[in-house]
Amino acid sequence: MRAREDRLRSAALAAGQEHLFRHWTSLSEASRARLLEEIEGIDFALVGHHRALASGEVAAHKQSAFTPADVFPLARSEAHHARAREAEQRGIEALSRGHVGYLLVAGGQASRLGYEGPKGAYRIGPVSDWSLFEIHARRLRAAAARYGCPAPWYVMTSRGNDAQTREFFAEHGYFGLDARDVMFFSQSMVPALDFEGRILMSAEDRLFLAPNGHGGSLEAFARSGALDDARRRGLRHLSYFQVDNPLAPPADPLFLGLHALEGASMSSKVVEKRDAGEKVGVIGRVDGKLSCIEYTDLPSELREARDEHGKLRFGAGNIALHVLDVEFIGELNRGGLQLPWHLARKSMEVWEAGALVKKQGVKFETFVFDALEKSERSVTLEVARQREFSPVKNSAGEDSPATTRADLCRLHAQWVRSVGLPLPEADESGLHPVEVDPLLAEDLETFVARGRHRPEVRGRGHLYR
Ligand code: UD2
Repeated sequence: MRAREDRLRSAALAAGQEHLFRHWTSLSEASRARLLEEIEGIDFALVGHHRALASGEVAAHKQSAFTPADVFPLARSEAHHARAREAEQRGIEALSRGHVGYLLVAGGQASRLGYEGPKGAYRIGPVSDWSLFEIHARRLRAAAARYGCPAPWYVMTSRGNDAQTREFFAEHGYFGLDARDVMFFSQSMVPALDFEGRILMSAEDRLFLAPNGHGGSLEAFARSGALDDARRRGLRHLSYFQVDNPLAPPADPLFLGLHALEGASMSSKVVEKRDAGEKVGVIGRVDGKLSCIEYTDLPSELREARDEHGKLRFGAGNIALHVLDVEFIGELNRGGLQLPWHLARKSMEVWEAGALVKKQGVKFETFVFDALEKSERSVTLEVARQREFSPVKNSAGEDSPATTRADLCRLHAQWVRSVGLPLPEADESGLHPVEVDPLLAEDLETFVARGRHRPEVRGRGHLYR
């Protein structure tokens, strides 16, 4: 223990982090052992890099060179329709040959929602009361049934929610999926720093560690063995989605097909931004490559800029639905994954002078969309917001459970109306409480084609399943 202590003390001293040992003499043996273990896990070179990181440096070049992206639009010409038909066939082929796997990022905390526990366990179904995880799982079961092959699901967690997430899946019988097709892997954690660059603590013997951003999924996918598993299964493409969006359609033949026909390594879906202030990143072009600038880094002149038709010039809002080639992830990890680090200044509860106190500090994250710049070819597909994007981000107001439930009811009420069926009585806000199980149908065409339309009555709502 003594030699290890000396070695780690010298490393901390050399990195300007000697304060980590400040309370050493008052610590119990168990706490000393725990603290040494925590310090052993620190990548001091990376922390040094973070200390030196000047905020804004990364964004500066991008901002000046940013031009709008070419988008495969929702309003399609004849040529687009022809391409879309060809792409759909190609996508169906990839899906039915078992070339597609699914990557869900669910490592972030649900703290903005004011909810304790993994965000995916949050119950969002307006009539069914299903959790976010369950709705995603039902979509994957639907894909497996439709294309006649398994839907391997890689679920990224983080240190704070890994055990709870695994338990939640086990308790719910993997929502009817084969447990052998659900693989969990955990992203890495990085120390948060104070404004002087010192590593923060969360207890006398614990560092303040935060998940390294969803960009961490690309590194953790390779490190955890998930990449090898995907190769063993013969997967070529991964459909990437976020836990907070229950409308995300994981198995979209058009998107997969356009990506494959283009020979792309990473592709993205976008929606037209609701307004200049919407909190989504924007996909554009930098130095000939596709790229994404996060809303916090988009200067107001770009944010507000309009084209000759009065539309936002940078209106291609990133909804965090991507296709990534399995071998692209392999290549990105050759020689160590290099994605730029982004800083977030946040208020956090840290351990200082023997007590927990609120303090401003800096967290460091990488973003998955920064990998777009490393993709030689890429497709940007515009989709309809009401069908594919309604994230749960805040406890109230925009992008909250209330707006997501309302979006689900509105969409499904349209389907029910279009087959001429009666809707349940509207609630106080004018919404008809209707929900369609993704296992029954994920789009209007399938819903109509099913022809079996007897809802299960649940309270005041109707659930079609
Ligand atoms: C993200 C995008 C934004 C837009 C929006 C669409 C960033 C920085 N911004 O906004 O441009 O596309 O989504 O909904 O991504 N996650 C992890 N590990 C982490 C951090 C996040 O798994 O370390 C997951 C998290 O569980 C969630 C997703 O990534 O599913 C998005 O994270 P967020 O809610 O922090 O991102 P947000 O809302 O700022």
